[in-house]
Amino acid sequence: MQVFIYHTPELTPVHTLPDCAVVIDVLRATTTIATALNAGAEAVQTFSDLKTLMQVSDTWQPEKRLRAGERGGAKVEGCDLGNSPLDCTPDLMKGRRLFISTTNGTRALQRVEESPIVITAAMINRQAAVNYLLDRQPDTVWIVGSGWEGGYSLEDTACAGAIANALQEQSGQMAIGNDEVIASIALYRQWQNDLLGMFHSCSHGQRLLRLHCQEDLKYCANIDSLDVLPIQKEPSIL
Ligand code: 3SL
Repeated sequence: MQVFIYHTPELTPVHTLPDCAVVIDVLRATTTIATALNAGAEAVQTFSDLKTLMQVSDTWQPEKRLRAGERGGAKVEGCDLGNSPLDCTPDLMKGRRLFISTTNGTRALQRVEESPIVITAAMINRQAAVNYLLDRQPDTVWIVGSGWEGGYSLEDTACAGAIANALQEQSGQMAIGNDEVIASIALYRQWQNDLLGMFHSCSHGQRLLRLHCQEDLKYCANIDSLDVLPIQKEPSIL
């Protein structure tokens, strides 16, 4: 298994695809997706733009759907939810489809959605992603961070490093595809005992703190707390 890490969708190669793409948006889209599925959502359908989300979800029975929209960290008017994983309770999610559009995470997913296998990962389901990769042994794996509006995000790269670090330690056979893998592992090792501290230091964590999302940060830092793996069933649907 050869692993490549790309910090943002924009840095991801365009004329080729891997056997398996792992999309990461720790704060908070892929944490929310994992939480919604773990809470019993029938599926999560992702959109890069809100207009399409509204059009597609309009064709769904209102009692069987939830619309989640986030821009700049805040809930989009007209949606049922923003992008807080803490809103994804079993009561709300059970049997419903979550239609979601976020600033960066759903865009990153779209970038690699044609890959034969697409999974999403965050700190909370890191080990579930690692177990899947160790079991399936895809030849090439791209771990793609969502970043923030084209820029690098510390927490996504650290999560990519957390996955690569575990693959290296638990398989011994991971081939390093690019220098980003070495850098991401070093970054994860620097912060592994203080993920919450990292979220408090990084720019998007600070943005979320200004929006009073302290509890979200704590939840997102809870590494390996969920044994759930979102796997794309068809483009944009997990
Ligand atoms: O950028 C994204 O996709 C979101 O996850 C950002 S936020 O954490 O909901 O603010």
